Amino acid sequence: PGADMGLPPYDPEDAYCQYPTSLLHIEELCASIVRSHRETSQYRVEELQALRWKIFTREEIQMYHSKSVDEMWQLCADRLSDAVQYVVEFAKRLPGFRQIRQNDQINLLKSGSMEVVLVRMSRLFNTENSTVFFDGKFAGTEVFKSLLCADLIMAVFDFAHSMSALRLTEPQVAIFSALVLINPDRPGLEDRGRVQRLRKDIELALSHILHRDNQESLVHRLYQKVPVLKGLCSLHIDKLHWFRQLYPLTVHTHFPPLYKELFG
Ligand code: MHQ
Repeated sequence: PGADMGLPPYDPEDAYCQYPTSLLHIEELCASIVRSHRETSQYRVEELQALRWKIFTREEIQMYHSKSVDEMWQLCADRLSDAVQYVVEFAKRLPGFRQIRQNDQINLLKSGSMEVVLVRMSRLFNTENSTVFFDGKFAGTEVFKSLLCADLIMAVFDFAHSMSALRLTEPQVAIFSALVLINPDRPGLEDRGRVQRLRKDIELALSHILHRDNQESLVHRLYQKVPVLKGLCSLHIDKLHWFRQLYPLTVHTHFPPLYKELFG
C-alpha cells in the first residue's frame, strides 16, 4: 500500500511506519506547505543567486545616507510591508489556516508575520559579504545608517547571518516558517486548541523532512532560533515607538496601512 503514491516500502525500523495513515497525512502536509511557500516567496533562490554580484555602489550608499531619518524609515516600512504582504498570502495558503477563526488568524499574523519575514530574510542574505537583498541590490548594514537604530540592524543582520549559515533547503525554510507562524502561545488567541493541533502536525512535518534529509541535528538548532526571533521583534516594536514619538505625522500619513495594522 502507498507505493502508487510514491511512498517508501514498509520499513519496521522507521518509527513512522507504526502510523501509516498519519505518515500519508504528514507527507501531504509537507507538500502543501512547501507549495504555499514557493507560490509566495517573493524571490526565487535561483533568481537571488544570479543577482549576488549586484551590490550598491559608493554613490548609491551616499544617496541612502543623504536621506532624512523619516524618509529612510518610510522607505524601509514600505519594503517591510511588501514582504509582510507575501507572508500574509503564505499564511492564507497554509493547510488548516482558514479553519482558524478570523480573530485568531489576525492575532497569529500580528505577532508572527515579522518573525517569518526575518526567517525569509535569511534566503536573501549573502554570508560572503554580509549583505541582504534590499531595494533592488545587495546592501550591507551601512545602507541603513539613517534609520538611527544601528543596534537593531546589527541584531537583524547577525540573525540573518546565523540562519543563512544553516544552509536550509527551500522545503526546510517553508516548514520552519509555518512553525513560527502557527504558535499556540501567541497573545489574545481565543481557540488555542485548534492552533495547538495544527502546530503538532507542523512539528511532525518538520521532524519528518529533517529525518528524510538526514539532518536531524537541525531540529534543535532551529528551535534555538525561536527566542531570538522574539527578541528581535520586541526590539523592532521598541524602535517603532521611539520613531513614532519623534515623527508622529510620518507614521500617521505615510506608513503603509498594513504596517500600522500589524505593528502600530
Ligand atoms: C524584503 C527585503 C527587506 C527589506 C527591508 C525601519 C523599520 C520599518 C524597521 C528590510 C526597523 C529596521 C528592513 C530594513 C529593520 C527591522 C528593517 C530595516 C524582506 C525583508 C527585508 C530584508 C527587511 C527586513 C527588516 C528590515 C531589516 O524582501
